[in-house]
Amino acid sequence: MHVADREQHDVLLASVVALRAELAALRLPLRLDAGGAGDRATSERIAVLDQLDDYVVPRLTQLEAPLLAVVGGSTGAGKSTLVNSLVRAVVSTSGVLRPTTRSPVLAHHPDDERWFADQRILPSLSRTSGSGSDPGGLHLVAEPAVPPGLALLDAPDLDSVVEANRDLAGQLLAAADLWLFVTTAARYADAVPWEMLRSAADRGTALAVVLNRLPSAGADDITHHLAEMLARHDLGDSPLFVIPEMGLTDDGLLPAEAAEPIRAWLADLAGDAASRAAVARRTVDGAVRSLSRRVATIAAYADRQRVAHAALERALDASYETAYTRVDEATQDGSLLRGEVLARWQEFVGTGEIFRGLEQRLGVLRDRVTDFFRARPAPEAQVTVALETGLEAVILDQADAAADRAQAAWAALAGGPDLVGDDPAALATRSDDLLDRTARAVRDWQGYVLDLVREEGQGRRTTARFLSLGVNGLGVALMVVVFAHTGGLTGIEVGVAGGTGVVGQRVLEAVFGDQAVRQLTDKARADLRTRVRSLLAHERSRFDQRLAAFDVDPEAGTDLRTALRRVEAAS
Ligand SMILES: Nc1nc2c(ncn2[C@@H]2O[C@H](COP(=O)(O)OP(=O)(O)O)[C@@H](O)[C@H]2O)c(=O)[nH]1
Ligand SMILES: [Mg+2]
Repeated sequence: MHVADREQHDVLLASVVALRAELAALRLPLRLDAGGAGDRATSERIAVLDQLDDYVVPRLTQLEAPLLAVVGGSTGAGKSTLVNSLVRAVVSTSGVLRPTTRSPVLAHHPDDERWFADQRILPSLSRTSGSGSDPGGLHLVAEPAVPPGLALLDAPDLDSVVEANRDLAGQLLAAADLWLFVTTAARYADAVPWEMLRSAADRGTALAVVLNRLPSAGADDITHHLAEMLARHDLGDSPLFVIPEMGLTDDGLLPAEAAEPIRAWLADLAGDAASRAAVARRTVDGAVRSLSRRVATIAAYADRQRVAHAALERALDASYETAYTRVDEATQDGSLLRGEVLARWQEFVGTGEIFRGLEQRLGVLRDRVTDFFRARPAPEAQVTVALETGLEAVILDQADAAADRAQAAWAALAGGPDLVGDDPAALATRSDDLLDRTARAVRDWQGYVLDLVREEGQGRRTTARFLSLGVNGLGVALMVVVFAHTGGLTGIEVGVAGGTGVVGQRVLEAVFGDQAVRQLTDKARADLRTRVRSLLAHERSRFDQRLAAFDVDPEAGTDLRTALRRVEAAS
């Protein structure tokens, strides 16, 4: 090879290796349309990887390695018999019982053993030799009758009833420098082999066709028809060998002279390095050319993965953001101050006396507080409990609603059903520990509010007003004020809730001053928001984990196309 050729060759090899790495790293976890484009892209990714590993990379790495001629075709066409006949020894089992070729046989010249004994090509198949044979392995046989520089591989039936055999046949053919396609008068029009031949033509694989067991009756018509079919499939240049129907030797081989034209043709192709390189180069170039379309299909599907993943994430965001917003609204629009809370609060502060002079109010309050402390559980404690229950209920409801929305959205989105899994009902409700965690969070928040009041009261403890209500009473007032705020409005114009809040507001302002009350309210609300956020974040983490398990690299499609362009530029 010339220096410039060598350099170009190295660039091509490096770019193919880089493309292979992108493909290997690619994850296509979301099933976007089972049975359709998704399955095609997924299997194409594996097929391309196999072809790069089994053929393109090893061939580019060692252009001088012997040619691998893979003998493929339909069941009972005489593939194994042909391989044995070319080698002049029974190296591969032939017969009418199926499946015969379990562990494919690779026959090579003894001098060429080193090329096949290691995992250079077909690295996924373990090697066996001698009498051992490992299903799923590759059985190596050294035979002096095999032309040096060429190996013959007897592939399983392309139309095998065993799926693993069909897959293996496809994989072996993708690893071939050269196909020897064996068919018969009865089978040559079968659909399956022609699909394989079409993909061989697409990939520019060098090909020879063997029409085996041709009966003398109608021989010309059949040969003519087959030649026509080959031409129609852009395979008109491929040599066509015809073997008439004849008896086999006692060993089950074709008579030597019947196999001779094929043997001679193979020996000629493999005979000198330049001819070998020309065959290999043609097949490599074809394989590299075929990457464009195949990798583009895979990259397009990777793009769709990204889009689908983003849609799943957006649906999840929206579900929980709505929950957060609704909890937030409920803590501001006064709706928490109805029912039990309102009753307890009114019990605490009295009713219908809001517009009395504050000093007088406070006097009344002090008396009531004192009474309550003496007689029964502190009234502010009852308000606290009522608030706690109300707030918990809102959070739990919204957590249920968010889970239900997220589950339903996922079930309806592309790729979503796998994320939902087989217990949609469990996913569609709040998690088991939410009740405990919410109760704790609400109590912690109430503790925080009391701390706020306590801190604010430092230095004011001596004031009669502070003392009259105490930290607990003022804390409850602050909680009520937090829940009563409606768009910054406080007062009778916002109705019962506002009216309820107004008492608290007045009380707090009388003790701390209005500026301090604003700050306390803001702090208390901010803290509550943080706690609600964190509760809901923990709630959605179940969904996040599922989403993470189906994570896709958003750059994958672009990276694949970039790697592909480098290969195209180098070839
Ligand atoms: N008479 C005759 N029998 C053949 C010929 N080629 C294959 N057979 C028989 O056909 C059967 C299937 O052949 P085999 O080589 O196992 O086919 P494979 O499935 O393509 O490997 C075996 O029983 C062979 O002995 C041939 O050219 N002439
Ligand atoms: Mg066979």
